[in-house]
Amino acid sequence: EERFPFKEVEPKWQRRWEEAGIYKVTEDPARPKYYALAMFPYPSGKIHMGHVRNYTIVDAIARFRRMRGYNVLHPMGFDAFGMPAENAAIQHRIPPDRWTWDNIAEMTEQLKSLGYSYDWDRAVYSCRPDYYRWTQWLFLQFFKKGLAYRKEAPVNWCPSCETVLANEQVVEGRCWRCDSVVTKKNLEQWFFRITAYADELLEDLDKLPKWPERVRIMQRNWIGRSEGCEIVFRVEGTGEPIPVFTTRPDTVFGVTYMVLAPEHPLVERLIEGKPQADEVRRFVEWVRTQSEIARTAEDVEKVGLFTGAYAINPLSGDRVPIWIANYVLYEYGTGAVMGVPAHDERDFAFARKYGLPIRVVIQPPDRPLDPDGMTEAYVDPGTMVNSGPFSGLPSEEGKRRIADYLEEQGIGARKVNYRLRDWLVSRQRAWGAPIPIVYCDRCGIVPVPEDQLPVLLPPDLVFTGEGTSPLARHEGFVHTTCPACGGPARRETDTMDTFMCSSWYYLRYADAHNSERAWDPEKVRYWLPVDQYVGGIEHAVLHLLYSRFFTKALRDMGYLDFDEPFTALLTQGMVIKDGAKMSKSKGNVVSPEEMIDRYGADACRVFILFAAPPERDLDWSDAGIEGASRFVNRFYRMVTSSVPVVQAARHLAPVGAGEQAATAEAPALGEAERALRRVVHRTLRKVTTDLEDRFAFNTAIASIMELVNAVYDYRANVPEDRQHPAVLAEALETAVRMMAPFAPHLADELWERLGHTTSVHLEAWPEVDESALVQETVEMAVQVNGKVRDRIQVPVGASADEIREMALSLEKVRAYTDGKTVENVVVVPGRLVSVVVR
Ligand code: ANZ
Ligand code: ZN
Repeated sequence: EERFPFKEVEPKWQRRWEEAGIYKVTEDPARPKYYALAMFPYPSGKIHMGHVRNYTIVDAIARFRRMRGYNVLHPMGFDAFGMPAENAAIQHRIPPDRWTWDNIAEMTEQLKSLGYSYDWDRAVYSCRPDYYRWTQWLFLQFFKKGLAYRKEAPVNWCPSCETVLANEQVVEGRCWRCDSVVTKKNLEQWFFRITAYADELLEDLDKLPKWPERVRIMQRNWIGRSEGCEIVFRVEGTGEPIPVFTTRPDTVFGVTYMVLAPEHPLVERLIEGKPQADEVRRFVEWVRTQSEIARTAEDVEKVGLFTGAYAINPLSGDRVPIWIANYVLYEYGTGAVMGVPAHDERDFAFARKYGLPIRVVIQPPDRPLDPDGMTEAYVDPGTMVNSGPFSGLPSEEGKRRIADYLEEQGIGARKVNYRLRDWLVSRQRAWGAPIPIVYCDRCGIVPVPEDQLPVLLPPDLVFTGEGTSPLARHEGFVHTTCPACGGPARRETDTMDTFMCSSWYYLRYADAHNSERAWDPEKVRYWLPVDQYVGGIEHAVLHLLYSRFFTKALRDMGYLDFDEPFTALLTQGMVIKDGAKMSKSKGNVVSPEEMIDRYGADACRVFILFAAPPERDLDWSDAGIEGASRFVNRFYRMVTSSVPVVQAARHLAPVGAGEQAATAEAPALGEAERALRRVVHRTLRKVTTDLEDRFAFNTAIASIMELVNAVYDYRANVPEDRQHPAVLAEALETAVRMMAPFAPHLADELWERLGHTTSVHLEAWPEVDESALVQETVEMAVQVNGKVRDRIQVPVGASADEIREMALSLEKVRAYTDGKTVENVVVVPGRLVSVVVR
């Protein structure tokens, strides 16, 4: 049996597409635009199946939209700064740029072998000076607006990578890259003020109905808006204020102790001269080494110590002990908490452990609570008790009344808190975009003037893996002159978080070669926002939140005129093998290269799209890829074997107008032809809606498979000299065009065999011929006891039983049969139904 010769055919078409430049695009106001985007990869070495799935999905979308008449922007690039390049430099003595560019070359080669329809002219490489120059320029714009600032802060520190990590890069207390235990360290750092946009980032999630609900929830939780009050307690004796943040001001009369975060600056003053001072200090040191996650996880033991000091409750006047504990975070709220064990889970556990009193101030509606018998905190609303003048109020109302009272008395105020922190962008690494700042003894912090950008990475960095970053040790880089006063100055030696590079790359694709500015606003206005973004769920928070923040900030600076960068988002599932995520350690990795070599790119693409809906995990199986490969071969033979018959159609109708020709001749078509046309157009309608609204590639391909069966049936059942060339041509050409988004090489090869001289990828998507879908009917008379009472439309080919049922259920017939016995029904096909009643 003839097989699809993918080894020759696939590279042939890749070459032709490239030579003809068929995927290059420019702005065209006359056509609707469509921006299809996959998250650009880190150039780690080779592409893996996760990449293949991601890019195959986007390519199918892009190709479909192109055929639907859209001007499609479908770009690719590389997120090329980052630590692995530096680690390679340290371990193998390869300069990071060499390592990176070698990987980019290899991955580009692989991407091309998969036949993706990228406009490669627009490729962006974030490590190239013509790109990072603009990343630096953006830093300066944020700096000018007060959205970039420097402060000392305790930061997550990976002792092994010797770098600061963002919160997001700490996974269960460990470094996301090297898995070392993360510690804390104080450093002067650059921050981006993402918190200034917390409310808008939260509210605008509602403007993103085409994002997965799951991602919106994750962002909502990450921003973590919470409404409550700040209440000021005071230290007994000194009167020093300790503001606390609480979401439950209605429980303030139930406070039986206070807790400060161990890092709280007040701690040192509270313990001074007290017997427990040393023990407290040791405890503080121990807690400091723990990550936030390790401290707040539910199942982590709550540990604390009494400071020896007391505070006064400003509402009840109660005197309560001040503790420090691991479960209170310094970076959240005010770093201090009022302990209400009766109504808060964590406080309850803590109080039980340390024998602190439990005081009930909210009564549930059904049963009175007994503090001694409680086995867990009562956290729901109820009626306030033991709460002075507020007793008897429903707790929700009590919250408002207490907030009012705090504000009247000046002992507190309503307050909104966010979990979201400002974004730490400084990295002590050398393979990143240098932060364009100079420090001068006379002038202080001086931004590098825009016309002096880019601040280039020196080519001769030395990577040893020890001590500070190679940039900080490069004398030629560090020493410079102050742009303001011309005196000696030092450069900032930190580079930017690579999430900075990826927060704006989707803008650069719109105008990738601009050397005058980051982008031409007209071009960005034409292409943006991205219509469909596709990537992994691992980016649900970081990358997507930062990009949204960039867009909003740049809009406020007047550089953009839209609010959200990505209109629709699809998060594709993982590729798994034998039920587990592919990983080297499990030894279940399937290499794309090997699969392309064995089955061809098109078979791989078809398998990936067919095996599961895009959001679900995809189980890679040998049987599955074999099946996809068989289908590709069967499709290939379907067309090649029919070419001689179809050639005759060229005399009947103009090339490429198969369906019009067939429609024109429709009255003359036989039943077999009409049936085939019905399948063709039913399939077309199904595939079109599957791709248009739902990205249901799997069901789309399944219906193309049925069409292929129908074509084979037609060819087998109708003698070759009676096969209708135009109808067959229509079926084949429609099938080939529908396959184009999935198996682009196969489609173009077959399109050419069918006699076309231009690429199928420049063809229009076929239109459904509604008339082909209509089931043909015949009219039949219905008699009751010899008299015609009604007429019915019966589908051609309906069975005698079906016709009988239809006739008997007619209202006009029932009028004569109700209450009587139907003795006989005779069906004369194509003419009449005769009912006999008694
Ligand atoms: C008293 C109280 C009583 C609380 C009660 C809850 C229930 P969210 O919703 O996450 O904002 N809290 C405040 N600052 C904290 C910190 N730095 N570290 C750990 N916990 C902190 O949670 C707000 C609640 O978390 C606050 O309300 C406070 O405990 C605690 F029946 O105050 B609550
Ligand atoms: Zn100066």
